[in-house]
Amino acid sequence: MIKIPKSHPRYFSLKTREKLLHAMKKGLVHETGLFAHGRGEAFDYLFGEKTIAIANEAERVAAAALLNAKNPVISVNGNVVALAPDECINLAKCIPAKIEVNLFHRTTDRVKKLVKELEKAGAEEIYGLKADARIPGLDHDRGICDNNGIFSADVILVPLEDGDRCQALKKMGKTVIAIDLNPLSRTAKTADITIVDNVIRAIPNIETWVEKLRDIDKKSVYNIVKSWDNDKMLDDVLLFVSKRLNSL
Ligand code: PTJ
Repeated sequence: MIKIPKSHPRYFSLKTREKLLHAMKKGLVHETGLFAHGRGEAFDYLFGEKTIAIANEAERVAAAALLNAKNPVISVNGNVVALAPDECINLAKCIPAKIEVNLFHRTTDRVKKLVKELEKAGAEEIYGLKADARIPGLDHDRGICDNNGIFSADVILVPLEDGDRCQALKKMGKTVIAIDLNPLSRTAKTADITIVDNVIRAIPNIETWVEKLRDIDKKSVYNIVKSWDNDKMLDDVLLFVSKRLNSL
């Protein structure tokens, strides 16, 4: 690895790339995870690499939905474990929620490595290895899941998703919260609550909101979720991007 000087204007971005590359070499991230990250980076540029107010609001609504849930699960893949392992564990502990490793390019070896990585970072129980259930209507391996994890969850947080599974989970009657920097993706359009933000910023901010909403009465928390209009939020994000581009 090359040494990146802290004074470099793209220090954080370059360090993040190095982190992913290192995780790929360890067999945690799939090769195509690097392409996915590049796409995310391009979208993040449009937002000034910051959490915009609309995303902050979506993170508040996501926190409310997770607090409201009976059996919430955070679904993680290679990229998410490489980019935000501690953040996922802390969020899961504070809700509390389960964590399940669910992969598009699934191999048992990679699931085991990711489970081990999260355990090393302090997670107590990680789902995903039992693989004793299947999401109906999904022919690829992302349909493989745990009966006590994703399969029986009522609310699922899916950072870095592909649209197919999001649709299939919704067909099962689950509430889906997606984190996706691309506001035009099928995932973004299908989820109940879409957070158009980088997982690196979004996950800890959801935790901050969980702590803020924890002591509010149940009805008010429920109403935060009930009054959310995801389509309007996506329109607002596109408007934000076009205004920002016009102003540059
Ligand atoms: O680990 P696996 O096997 O499950 O593989 C996962 C990948 C990422 C390879 C797989 O899910 C995939 O190909 O994803 P896509 O279809 O490329 O979708 C990734 C989406 O996430 C794109 O819309 C990106 O803009 C977005 N994205 C990428 N990085 C980030 C992100 N969104 C939020 N935060 C990011 N850091």
